[in-house]
Amino acid sequence: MTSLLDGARNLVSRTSDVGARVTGLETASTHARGRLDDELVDSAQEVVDRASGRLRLAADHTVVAIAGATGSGKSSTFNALTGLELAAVGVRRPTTSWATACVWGTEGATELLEWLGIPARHQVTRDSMLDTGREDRRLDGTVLLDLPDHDSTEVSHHLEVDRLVKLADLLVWVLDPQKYADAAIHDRYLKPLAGHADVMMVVLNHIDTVPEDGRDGMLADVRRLLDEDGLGGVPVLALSARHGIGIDALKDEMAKRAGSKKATRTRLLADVHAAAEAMAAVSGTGKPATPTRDRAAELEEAFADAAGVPVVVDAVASSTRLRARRATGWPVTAWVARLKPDPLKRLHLDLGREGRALTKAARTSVPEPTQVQRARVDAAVRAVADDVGKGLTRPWQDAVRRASVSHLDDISDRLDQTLAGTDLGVARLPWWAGTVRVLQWLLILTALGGAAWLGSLAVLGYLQVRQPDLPSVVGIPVPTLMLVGGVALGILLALVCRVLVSFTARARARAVDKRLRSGLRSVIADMVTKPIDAELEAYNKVRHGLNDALR
Ligand SMILES: Nc1nc2c(ncn2[C@@H]2O[C@H](COP(=O)(O)OP(=O)(O)OP(=O)(O)O)[C@@H](O)[C@H]2O)c(=O)[nH]1
Ligand SMILES: [Mg+2]
Repeated sequence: MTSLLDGARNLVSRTSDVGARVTGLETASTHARGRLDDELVDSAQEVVDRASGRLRLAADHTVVAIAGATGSGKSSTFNALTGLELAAVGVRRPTTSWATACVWGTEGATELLEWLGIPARHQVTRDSMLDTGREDRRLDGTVLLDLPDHDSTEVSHHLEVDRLVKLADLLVWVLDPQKYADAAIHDRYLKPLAGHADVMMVVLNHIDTVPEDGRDGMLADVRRLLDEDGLGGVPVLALSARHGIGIDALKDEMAKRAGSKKATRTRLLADVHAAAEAMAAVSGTGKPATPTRDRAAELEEAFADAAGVPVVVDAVASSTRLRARRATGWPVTAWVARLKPDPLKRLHLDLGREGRALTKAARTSVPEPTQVQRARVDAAVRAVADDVGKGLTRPWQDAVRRASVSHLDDISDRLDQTLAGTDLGVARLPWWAGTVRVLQWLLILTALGGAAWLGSLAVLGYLQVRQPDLPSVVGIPVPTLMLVGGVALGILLALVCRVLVSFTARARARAVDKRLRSGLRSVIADMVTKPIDAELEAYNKVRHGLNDALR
């Protein structure tokens, strides 16, 4: 129970900083997936997986790997450190093909060795083999690995070395006087590990074969090469594994780095840092911008044009004019207006409430966007995306651009649904139309009454019947006044209404334009703004994740 609690506490204290950084890197790589280079994201994810795996294991052991070129003396160094003849030392061949592990102190190492992928037959425990007491405790808690050579012709050797170099907490690079300057080790291993100086040591083995007065010069040369690799902080020790020279100093140096049990953490931090920095270099830290007002306006204009908003607005104006004229025109000539087709009906718009309900899913007959209109939308969308991505690095600019046009294929349907779903409000006649219509018919009846009166007077005159005195107003007989006045007032009223009608038509067109555009804005939000925002959110997550990883 106590050890369980201790383990948990241990994990918490280790995860409090390493864990937060690993989580940061994980967040970054999750949101960078598909947006930044796959290889980069893969290697970051690999670091996350490796670090999480290592953090889950007990922190009591430090894995130290001995790596180097073929014949440099890795196995000899391993044997000298363990004080045992465990690893086969080859005069020429056979060489080490599989890693061998020696564990100082077994508790909790089983899982670790399993995680390292070292089979039981290649493991040995220092305690069980040496019953003579443990006078030298400097390497307690060490899991020492003898690796195959990295410059072998055997591919399996490279793979094993590459795998374990990534998993080890500490690395001891064994160089020899002949090959210490070989590009193979510097370019392939040392330079890429430039951020890992804290978890590396370099030994110059076979030092017994170098004349004494040449040793310092050679060590200085190794030092210079390491500085060029970016590994200024790495200690360089002279060693002769065969004659035991420098083994004690090496143990001291290892104990110094492994003893505090911080090596695991340091190694993981270095890995996370390197991966996060590589990603940050590509991802950048620029701020996304908001598109300018002009860009947004042009985008709306392009969408409106593609949706046929001007066509519909014109149709609403003429339809309102037509319908109101039919209702308020002079009844004698208004029937002419009835013969004209209603432009809205032709577009299958404003079919009334039920008609709309029936055809909601079906298309209107507003023409589909032309090639030119589509191209204009495309250009406007790209301009907005370019505006937004101006301050970002290339991969994010590309991601924003891709997202911005990703939904444009179904633009035509969405625009049409917006048209069909917008209430154009032309079914209602202006409130005064009814009154005018009644008035018009009263005037017609008055005129007809006057005409009938005059007609009857004519008949009486023809029949030589004495006619009664006609009432008159300001000297004009009433029937004449009725006929002429009825016709004249009717025409005048129709003319006044014409002016009112075109005013109403213009007002309605404006209202419809406004309503359609607000519908379009939600289409733009769905098809352009939201996809772009999703990319920007991913960008921010990556940025914050990397900040956490690099803090
Ligand atoms: N003179 C001298 N010979 C050494 C020293 N260290 C190792 N050797 C010899 O160098 C040869 C190769 O040593 P190993 O320890 O097998 O080298 P290795 O790096 O394990 O070789 P591989 O497993 O083949 O990669 C052996 O004959 C060793 O005896 C040393 O410090 N001085
Ligand atoms: Mg060997």
